[in-house]
Amino acid sequence: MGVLNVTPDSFSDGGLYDDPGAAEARALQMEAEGADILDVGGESSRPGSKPVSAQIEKKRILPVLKRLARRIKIPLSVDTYKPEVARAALDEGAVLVNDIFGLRKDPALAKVIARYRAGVVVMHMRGTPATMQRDTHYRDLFREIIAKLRRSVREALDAGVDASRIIVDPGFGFGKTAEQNLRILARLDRFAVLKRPVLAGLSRKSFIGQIIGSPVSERLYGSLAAGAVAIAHGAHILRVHDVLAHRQMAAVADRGFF
Ligand code: HH2
Repeated sequence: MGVLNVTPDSFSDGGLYDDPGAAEARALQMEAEGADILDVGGESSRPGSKPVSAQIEKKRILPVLKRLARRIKIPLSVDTYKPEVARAALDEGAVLVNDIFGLRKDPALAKVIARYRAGVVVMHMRGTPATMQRDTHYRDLFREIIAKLRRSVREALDAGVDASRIIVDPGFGFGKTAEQNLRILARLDRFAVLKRPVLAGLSRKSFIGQIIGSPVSERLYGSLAAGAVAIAHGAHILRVHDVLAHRQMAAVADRGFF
């Protein structure tokens, strides 16, 4: 899954693709590099970030989705938790909704997804992006994340989302310390109990930067290593900024581990 952030403030690529033409070119590049899905987002969720209105989010992503629907063959995903934004994106041809709140934010979202027969990524996060790093104490890290994801899956099923279209994501970096992120990575196989495909968003995240002492622009090799470990522990989808490098890594990792 290639990341396309149409925002001025995303943590690694903010401001690079907020012009629709630049976003389209980037999307075509990621498709050519071998992305299987493109995830288009109009609101940053980096730690401490502030939400934007549905109106602003739509204004950012809809012109891009309109262009991409005509030119891109791979499925389009929309990174949003707002029902109004999801509906508009699905109307423009998106087929997947990537929800960092795991359907906890607004009960209307699951219904929208079901109505459009779309897929959903339910991610685990503690609190909101503005507050999530304030409380990172878990009594039992895996038990808590798995229980919350199970609830998110149930929410989707109850709203009528097709069981085969639900993907789970432990939410690396969302209300977790660097050490907790590494523990989750090392035991990503535990999320198999949810019996859904597992998505891992590791690309350029700060816990990788902490290990190698690198700013966000220099985390590719660390991201690749984390991605390979995730594949070894059963990840089905990697959400990444650097598609070609991850595609090549995954081609080899898949052969080495299965
Ligand atoms: N991470 C980010 C955003 N959305 N969605 C899922 N399912 N999993 C993730 O790990 C995830 C996500 C943060 O990365 P990015 O989109 O690059 O930055 P920003 O939120 O600042 O736009």
